[in-house]
Amino acid sequence: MNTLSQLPAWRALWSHFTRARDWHMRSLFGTDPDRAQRYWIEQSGLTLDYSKNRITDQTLTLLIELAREAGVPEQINAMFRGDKINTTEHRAALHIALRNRSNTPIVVDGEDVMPKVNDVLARMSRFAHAVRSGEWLGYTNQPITDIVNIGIGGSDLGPLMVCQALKPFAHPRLSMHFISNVDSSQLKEVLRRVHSETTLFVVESKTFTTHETLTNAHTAREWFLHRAQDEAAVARHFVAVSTNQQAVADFGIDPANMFEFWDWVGGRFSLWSAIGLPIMLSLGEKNFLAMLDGAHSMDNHFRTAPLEANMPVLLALLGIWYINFFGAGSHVITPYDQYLHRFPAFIQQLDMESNGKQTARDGQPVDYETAPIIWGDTGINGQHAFFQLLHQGTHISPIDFIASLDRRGSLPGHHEILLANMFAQGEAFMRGKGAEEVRDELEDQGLSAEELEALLPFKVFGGNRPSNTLLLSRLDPFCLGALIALYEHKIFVQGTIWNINSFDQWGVELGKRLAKTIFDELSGTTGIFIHDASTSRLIQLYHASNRTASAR
Ligand code: G6Q
Repeated sequence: MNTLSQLPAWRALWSHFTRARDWHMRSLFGTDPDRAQRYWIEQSGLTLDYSKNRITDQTLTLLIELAREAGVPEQINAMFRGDKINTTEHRAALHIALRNRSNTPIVVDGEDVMPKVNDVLARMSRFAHAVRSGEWLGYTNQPITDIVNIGIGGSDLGPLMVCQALKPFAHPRLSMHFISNVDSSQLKEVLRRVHSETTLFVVESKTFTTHETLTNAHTAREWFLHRAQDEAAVARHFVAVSTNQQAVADFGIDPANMFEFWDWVGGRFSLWSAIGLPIMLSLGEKNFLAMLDGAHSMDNHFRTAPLEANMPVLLALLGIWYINFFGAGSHVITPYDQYLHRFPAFIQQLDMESNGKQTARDGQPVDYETAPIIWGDTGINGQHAFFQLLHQGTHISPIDFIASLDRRGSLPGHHEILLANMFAQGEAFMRGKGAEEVRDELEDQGLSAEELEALLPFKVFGGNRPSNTLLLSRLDPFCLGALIALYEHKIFVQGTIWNINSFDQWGVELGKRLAKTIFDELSGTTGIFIHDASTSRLIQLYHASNRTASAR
């Protein structure tokens, strides 16, 4: 197999880059005002303006050729066909089956997965309906008022992000709580606010072996039993979502209260599966299905659109252009919408866990950069914090601006301020502010010639900082579903070009085992084994502090 750096398009891009690195977007817009029309794509309720990038038609042609040579069309087909593209775990990556609203068969190991996908969806809907309607009663026959989701990583971030993003669609009686951290303060704070008679715990874990989740779930169960004083009541207040029926039963949750999913659903891609149960509980079946519809619409576009008019492919290629050629080590996600405040964290996991790898599919080390560091926060807050570095720092960090066009639901005047800021930032990042503009401005302010020359270099902005603008026609379940699927596919395309497996996560697995020995040492069930001098000293300090604290 050709390695990426030997592909003809890769080499052609390097030679193109020797010219492109000196272009300024201000001149590109000056000579080609139509680019705003051409570098613009609308799909599944989303509009992407990618004209504020350091590209020309030729750059795009070469990038598309790279995608072709790297086998992107074949890999897209392989994913939708259900091939085991997660080669290190010998699994398919079939989150697309979970939202396959057309219901066309998708076969894994000789079996069409759609009937079981539909069965679980129907069970989720029945259960969500019972809880939402008040038919499902707690042990003192009261309806549920609080849902506590216990899970971490992929079993937390997706449901949490969506429940926050779509709060205006939420059931008014149900308060949602998410516990992921094993630091007991998170659980303590929630348990202080909820009542055992009216709380439903949803324990979410693909493996049902994750230490943090099981510890939180056990503590919640003890808290509950202490109040209910009846083991039989657990069935009305604890449900599980997992692929591991035995472990769920061992924990003490009746498998009748378990919602299943499968090993071909990766944790970070699992919000479409039963892991989305808290989403369905909060938003209801109709909205959950609308979210699946939005994602399915993006899936169809991704599968069928030509590469040059394919939104996820274009976003992926722009990322490749900056990461591999300009050396951009990070990428900013900045929603101008408070409801999307957890979106950067969600995309951070999706991208960094999928493509934060250095071994190619053939087991050889890669000789090029892969996933960037993904970071960000709501844009309007970012403007008053980290945007300084984006404007004048030494790093190039491409930015995705995200907002909803629809101002319904916003208080008068607020939405315009929000979007005015977002558009203005995109413009400033692109144009910058040259010495002449600054000079005029300072002269108008009446600065002396000496003062002006001293201040001028600090107030110059180079601009030429790339950004994409993504507008949702409305922040609703359909558009959010499409937006998430867009990023999932963007990440998959980049992984394909980098020739890495985007669907395993050995670094996360390592973390799950590392703490085990030290946990036993800290809890005193074993002696201290040989560690490096620093780690041993830290363990001893912990013991010494706790001896002192308990002697007080
Ligand atoms: C996701 C990762 C990881 C995982 C958590 C929780 O793709 O594998 O974030 O979701 O480690 O794992 P469990 O769901 O098995 O508890």
